[in-house]
Amino acid sequence: MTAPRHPAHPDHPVHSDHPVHSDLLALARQAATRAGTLLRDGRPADLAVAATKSSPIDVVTEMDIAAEKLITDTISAVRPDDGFLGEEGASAEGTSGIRWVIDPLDGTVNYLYGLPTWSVSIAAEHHGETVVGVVAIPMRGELFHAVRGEGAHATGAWTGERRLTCRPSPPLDQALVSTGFNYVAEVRAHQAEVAARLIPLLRDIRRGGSAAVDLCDLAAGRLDGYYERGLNPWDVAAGDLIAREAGAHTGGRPGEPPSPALTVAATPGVFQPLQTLLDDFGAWRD
Ligand code: 2AM
Ligand code: CA
Repeated sequence: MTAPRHPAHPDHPVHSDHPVHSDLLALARQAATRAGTLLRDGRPADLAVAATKSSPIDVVTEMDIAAEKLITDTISAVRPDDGFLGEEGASAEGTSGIRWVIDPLDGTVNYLYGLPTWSVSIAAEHHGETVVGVVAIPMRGELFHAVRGEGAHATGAWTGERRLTCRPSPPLDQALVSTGFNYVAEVRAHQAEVAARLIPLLRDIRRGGSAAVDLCDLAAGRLDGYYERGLNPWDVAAGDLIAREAGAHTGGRPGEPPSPALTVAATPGVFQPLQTLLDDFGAWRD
């Protein structure tokens, strides 16, 4: 018999510093589902499509903030000693060794316009290492989740629960690669130059609008790769674990982990050539 990962024994009780990952996963799924329902059902019908998110002022909707509060309240009610890092300002050190990294609404512009590609992203870090990731995509009826070392799964309205594996790697010139562009026009212009150099070397590119959804689509075998500059920890924390647990490789500039400078994720055979091209083309700078 294999020893359980976190044995519960009277002499060695499960301490809050070593929480059972399945408990964290269940809590993350509950919080993401609640927030997703709030965002889906509470989206005002007259949400101004003209209110695009533009630098320097982000359009921070009340829904965004309400969703983050719902998530942190749901988690705190069960685990009051955990820390938080959230896009809408949640920030707490915590004392348990667990920190939740939260993007309550990833794909804000899609949400404003009524496009379906937006998500709720929640990751749990244990002493800085992501151990659980959940991404809910309410308008697709999909919930993606992963536990470190235990694989990635998706639950779909039509498909039921299935284990995820990324696609077999094609040659780079057959790779479908998603990316994103910055809210700042000058930054976007440079990103467009990088993309223009890349497009003839790939099958094609996609621009979905939610980093978390892109990483889940890579995990699900719907993309061969994804890259973007300018992401924050909450955009990628959950999706990065989901992609890696589905067999994808993730990183930043060569030899570096994903960072705001550059996030690259791809099937194993696509990753290195894509990362090298992106580094050569200056995808890591503005
Ligand atoms: P958001 O919708 O929560 O803002 C779009 O390309 C992806 O990048 C989205 O996941 C978006 O998250 C994220 N993103 C975060 N900060 C960004 C920025 N300054 N410019 C562009 N995209 C950003
Ligand atoms: Ca985001």
